[in-house]
Amino acid sequence: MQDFRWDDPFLIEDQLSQEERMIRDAARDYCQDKLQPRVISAFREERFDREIMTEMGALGLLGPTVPEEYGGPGVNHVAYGLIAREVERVDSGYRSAMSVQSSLVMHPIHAYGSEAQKQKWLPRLASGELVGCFGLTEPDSGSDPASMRTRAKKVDGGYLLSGQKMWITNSPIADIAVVWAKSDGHDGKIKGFVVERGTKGFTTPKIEGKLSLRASVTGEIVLDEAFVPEDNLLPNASGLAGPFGCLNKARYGIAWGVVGAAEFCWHAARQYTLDRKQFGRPLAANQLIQFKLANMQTDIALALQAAIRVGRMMDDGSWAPEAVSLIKRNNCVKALDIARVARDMHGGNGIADEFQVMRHMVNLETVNTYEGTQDVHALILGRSQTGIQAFS
Ligand code: TGC
Ligand code: FAD
Repeated sequence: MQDFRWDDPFLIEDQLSQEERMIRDAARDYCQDKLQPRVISAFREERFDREIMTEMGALGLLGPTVPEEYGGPGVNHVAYGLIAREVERVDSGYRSAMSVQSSLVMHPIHAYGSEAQKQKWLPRLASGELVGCFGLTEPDSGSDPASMRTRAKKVDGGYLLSGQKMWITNSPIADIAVVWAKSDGHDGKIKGFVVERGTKGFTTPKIEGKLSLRASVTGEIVLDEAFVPEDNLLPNASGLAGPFGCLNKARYGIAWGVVGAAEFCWHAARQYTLDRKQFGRPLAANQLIQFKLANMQTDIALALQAAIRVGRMMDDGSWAPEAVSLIKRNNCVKALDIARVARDMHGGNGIADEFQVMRHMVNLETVNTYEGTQDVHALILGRSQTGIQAFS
C-alpha cells in the first residue's frame, strides 16, 4: 500500500513511459512559460498570436503522430494526448489551433494524400511555417454533414469548388484549407481538396464577437467557383469516412485536452477555498465544498484513466470510433460541469478574468459542441448498443 496521491489517484504518472513523461514535461514547460503569460490579454482582445504555431512547431507539438520522414515527431497517441492536456490546461483555444493543424490538416494529408502532397505540405505544417484549417461544417449543415451543399464540379485539369463553410478554426490565417465537397461528377461522393491561399474565389472572413474561444481565430470559408487543380484532390478519401477519419483523431485529442482545463479549474477551486475564509474558517472546511472537490477529483481521475486507455488502444490498433465518442462526450460534459462549479466556488472573484476559471468555462461550452455535440455522441453510442439509428 502507498500514500494516496490526491492529485493523481490512479498513479497515471506510473503508467507513462520515460519518453512520454519527457514529452509531457517539455509541453508543460512551454505552455506555462510562453502561453500562460499571454492568454488573458489574448482572450480579452480576441487575438490569436500567429507565432504560437511556429513556436509549437519548433518543439514538435504539431502533428505529433505524423512520422519523422514527413517532418513530424512520430510519437504515439498517448504522447499526443499528453500534449493536448498541457496546452488546454492554459486555454482550449490554443489546443484548438494545435488540434486542427495536427488531426484535421496533417492527418488527412498523411492518410489520404499522394506521396507528392505529403512531401509538399507536411514538413512545412509540422514546423508551423504553414497554418491549415479544416472545412466541413456549413451554415445549414452542422451535426449532419451528409447534407452539405458545397460542390466540386469537374473541369479541365481540376475542379471548381462552390459553397460556404462556417465556424472554421484558423481559417482567417490559414495558408491551406482541407475542404470537403460533394463531387458533381460520376459518383456524387464527398471528396477532400487542399485549397491554397491566393486561389481566386477563395476567401476566409473572420467571425467576430465570440463569447467563447476568444484566443482562437475562427472564420468562414467562401468558395466562389474556386479552381483547385487535380493535384490538390486527396486521392485516397471518398465519402464521409474521409472527414470522419480525421474527427476520430481530433475527438481523441479533445478528450485529453479538456482534462487539462478541468484540472486547472479543480486545482484553482481547491486553493481558493483553502485560502478564502468566511464564517471564521477556510471555505474548504465546509462539507459542501469538500463534496464538490471530491466530485471534481473523481470525475477527473476517471476521465484521465479512460483517455489513457483509449490512447493505448489506438496505439495497439484495438480501438473503435465509438470508444472515442464515449470519452469525447464524457470528458467534455464533466469538464464543463467542473468549470461551472469552480466558477461558483470562487464567488464574485470567479467572474474576473484574472482568476481564469470563467474563461475555461465559456471555452468548454464550445468544446462540448464542436467535433460532435454531446447529443450526437450519445446517439452514436445508442446506435452501437441498439442497432437503431436515431439521428433522423
Ligand atoms: P454514417 O451513416 O454513420 O456514416 C457515413 C460513413 O462514414 C463512416 N463513418 C466513419 N468512419 C470513420 N470514423 C468514424 N467515426 C465514422 N463514422 C461514420 C461510415 O462507416 C460510413 O461509411 P460508408 O463507407 O459506409 O459510407 O453517417 P451519418 O450521416 O448517419 O452521420 C451520423 C453522425 C451524426 C454520427 C455524424 O454525421 C456526426 O458525427 N456528426 C457530427 C459532425 C461533426 O462532428 N462535425 C465536426 C466538424 S469539425 C470540427 O468541429 C472541428 S473543431 C476543431 C477545433 O477547433 O478543435
Ligand atoms: P446543430 O447541428 O444545428 O445542433 C444544434 C443542437 O441540436 C445541438 O444541441 C445538437 O446536439 C442538437 N441536435 C442536432 N441533431 C440532433 C438530433 N438528431 N437529435 C437530437 N439533437 C440533435 N467545424 C468545422 O468543420 N471545422 C472547424 O474547424 C470548426 N471549428 C469550430 C470552432 C468553433 C468556435 C465552433 C463554435 C464550431 C466549430 N466547428 C467547426 C463547427 C462545429 O463542429 C459545429 O458547430 C457542430 O458540429 C454542431 O453543429 P451546429 O452548430 O450546426 O449545431
